[in-house]
Amino acid sequence: MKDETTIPGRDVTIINTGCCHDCGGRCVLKAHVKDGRVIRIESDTGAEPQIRACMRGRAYRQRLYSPDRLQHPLRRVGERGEGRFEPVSWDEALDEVATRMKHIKATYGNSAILMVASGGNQGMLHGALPVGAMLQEFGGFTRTWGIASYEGAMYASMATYGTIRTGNSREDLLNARMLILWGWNPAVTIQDPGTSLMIARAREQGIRIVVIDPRYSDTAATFADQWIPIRPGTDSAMLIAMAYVILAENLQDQPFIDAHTVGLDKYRAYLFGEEDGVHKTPAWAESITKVPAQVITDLARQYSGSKPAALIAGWAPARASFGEQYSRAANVLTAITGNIGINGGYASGFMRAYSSRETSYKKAIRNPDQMPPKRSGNPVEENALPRKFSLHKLRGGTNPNGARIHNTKVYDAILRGKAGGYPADIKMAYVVASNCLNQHPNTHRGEQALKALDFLVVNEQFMTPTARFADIVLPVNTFMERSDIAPPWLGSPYYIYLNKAVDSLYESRSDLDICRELSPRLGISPGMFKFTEDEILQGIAASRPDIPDYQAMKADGVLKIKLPEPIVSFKEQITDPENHPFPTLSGKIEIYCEHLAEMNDPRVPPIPKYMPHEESHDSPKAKTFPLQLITSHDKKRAHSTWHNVPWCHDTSVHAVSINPQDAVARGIDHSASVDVFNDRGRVRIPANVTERIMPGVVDIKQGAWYAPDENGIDRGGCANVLTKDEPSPGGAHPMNSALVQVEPSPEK
Ligand SMILES: Nc1nc2c(c(=O)[nH]1)N[C@H]1C(S)=C(S)[C@@H](COP(=O)(O)OP(=O)(O)OC[C@H]3O[C@@H](n4cnc5c(=O)[nH]c(N)nc54)[C@H](O)[C@@H]3O)O[C@H]1N2
Ligand SMILES: Nc1nc2c(c(=O)[nH]1)N[C@H]1C(S)=C(S)[C@@H](COP(=O)(O)OP(=O)(O)OC[C@H]3O[C@@H](n4cnc5c(=O)[nH]c(N)nc54)[C@H](O)[C@@H]3O)O[C@H]1N2
Ligand code: SF4
Ligand SMILES: [Mo]
Repeated sequence: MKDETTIPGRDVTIINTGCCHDCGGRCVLKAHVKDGRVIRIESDTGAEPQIRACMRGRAYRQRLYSPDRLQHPLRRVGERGEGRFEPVSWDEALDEVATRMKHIKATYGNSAILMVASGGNQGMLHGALPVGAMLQEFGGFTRTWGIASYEGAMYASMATYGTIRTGNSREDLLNARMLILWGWNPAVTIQDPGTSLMIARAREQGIRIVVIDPRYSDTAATFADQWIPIRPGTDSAMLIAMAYVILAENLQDQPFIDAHTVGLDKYRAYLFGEEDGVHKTPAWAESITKVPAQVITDLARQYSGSKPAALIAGWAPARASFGEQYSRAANVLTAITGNIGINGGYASGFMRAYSSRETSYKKAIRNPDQMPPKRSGNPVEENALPRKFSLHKLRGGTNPNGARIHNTKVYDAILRGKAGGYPADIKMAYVVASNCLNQHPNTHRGEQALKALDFLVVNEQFMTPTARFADIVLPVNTFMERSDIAPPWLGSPYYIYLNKAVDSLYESRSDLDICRELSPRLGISPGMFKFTEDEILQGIAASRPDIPDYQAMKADGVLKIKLPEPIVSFKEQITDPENHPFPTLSGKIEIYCEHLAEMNDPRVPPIPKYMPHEESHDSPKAKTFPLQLITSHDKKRAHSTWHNVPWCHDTSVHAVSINPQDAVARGIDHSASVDVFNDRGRVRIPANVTERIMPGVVDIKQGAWYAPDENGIDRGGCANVLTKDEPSPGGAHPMNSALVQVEPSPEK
């Protein structure tokens, strides 16, 4: 096979494979295999654009061959969460899972079975997919909605443009005269391989780059001409004030607004105080954001005067209470400056550029009853009510039907069930490709909930904080030990084919093979499990019109799709609006969103607004917990994955970043042990005293493994011990909206 290149005389075979955890990338890996072991990992050495791996992908041998890999199925012997297990045979483990599942189904019905699935593996086959297919065949299950990554950005994209395909190709950044990177740190978060390279080239070309972030991020440090620190959760106020300046000084692109948008008059009324008597001036925004009024005014003038300019609004400021408002305000600002549908501009929004899945924009439908029902095929959801006027009735969003539980409320739902207003009384959870205890907000509530379950199965590669709570842990292989196809993370035009490099280690199996073995025990028809892995992958490839030759992609390990020109989202809507309306109700960009107006809920206003919440910097709670916690993504991990890989783990100390002003006021020295706490929990980790974070804000990088001591103090530094489990009204997760206090710990 062409995918196996043998190096003569060295008995080494190079397998074309890839890396596909949930990390902002999806990269080419070449595994050098000798005697059935991976002895070296290279990345893309082929044609441009190369899809090169980061440190984590290159360190994968330490994850693959980690002494901590789960080797055998395990059954709990101690108390829930105590972490004591005994190894059992696959037959024993699977028999027990099947028996317990059948009992729960017979006693409580299928809705008592919750699937907690996440993106631990980003291949199109392995991970959550087979488990979902199996549970569906078993009569259905309760599932969750609300994506931690981008639910706020997606909501705003749907409201403004009626679609989530809003990005331009990365190479189009070079056509811009100015880049505004708002709460966006691709130097760390990748955001498709090659993005940092393109920003570096933009800098070389002299394109002005502004970064807006409470932290002097690696992106700010590496690329920015100007760094603007901003108080977390207040970005919408700054964006709104920029719109104020632009309209007050008549700097808007009026022909664009007239031709392509609706509702500026309503926004104007809010900006100029007709609605609430408050003029949304830069001085108004300064008091909220801590950004000097002159800086806001200057940026507004520069942005409107530097057309084409790309304002890229990252997802993190929207991973917050009322985070949707920030995304909406950014989208609207790109519209009133006419930076949409043109080379060098950028329709700020969800950011997907290329996708073979949505080749055409579909028109919005006013009446949900006219929509073809979104068939999930899950019997538990058969009679679930759609949400009237929900944005998700437009196409492209996740579907929060009445049978689903928002991801942040899973623990509350387990603990309170139907009596608490949830659609089901949950008795068991099947967790796959997720480290939910660590990654969902409010870890202590998570512990209570996992303890309350009758039965918990976890398919995992490692004994994660979540797996420790399982009754049965099933050991899963890694992407080096099976084959898969992976689409790009965001929207670059390529696919990775991950050829299996080595046999499964120990007794580990793929999620697919686990379900294949479990299905007959559950007495269900084989469904997809009657096909081999390769047959299923061929089927997946056949469903994608842009994969012309499965065998060639498999042999090469990658399919790079050549496009005639860079993608510019909404180019046709702008050049030929008659024939290409936006897929919104009005057919235009909605500064004022009709769907939102129909919801008639002040918490989801039809125009973007700044709204404080119960953990805002000026809320009553801030008197007790005066620091704002943000929880950014770490270079050395993808969430909690790679946490236990020494080559990555040892590259930096996990700590809470705090400004010297706040540290001195609390008697905290650099590297000293501190307690970060609030009414939800307490974390004890070292302090990183640094001017790279603004005063009043602290950062604990999300993903470190929860490790409570006997007093319940987390020594691992899991950010979610401190975060709240209340979603924003538009579905955004609230992980960047937590108030905390920091004090020296009693330990030295
Ligand atoms: N190395 C690495 N890369 C990853 C991941 C990872 O875990 N590790 N995870 C991947 C996944 S699944 C996702 S969804 C993405 C997430 O990508 P993002 O959501 O963009 O990543 P974050 O690090 O949370 O935030 C980006 C920047 O926003 C800043 N920020 C936080 N709050 C605010 C705010 O209120 N206002 C402003 N202006 N800025 C703010 C942070 O300081 C940070 O520098 O990353 C992907 N890439
Ligand atoms: N405080 C805070 N919390 C956050 C965030 C934040 O910014 N702040 N970000 C959120 C975001 S954007 C995301 S996407 C989530 C991510 O949350 P998760 O998806 O839960 O996080 P991961 O660490 O990626 O965990 C995935 C698990 O899948 C396992 N895994 C990998 N491959 C496979 C496989 O093939 N099969 C099986 N069965 N398991 C596999 C890994 O070992 C890992 O334990 O976290 C969210 N949590
Ligand atoms: S972790 Fe992500 S960015 Fe790094 S090599 Fe793997 S796929 Fe690429
Ligand atoms: Mo994410």
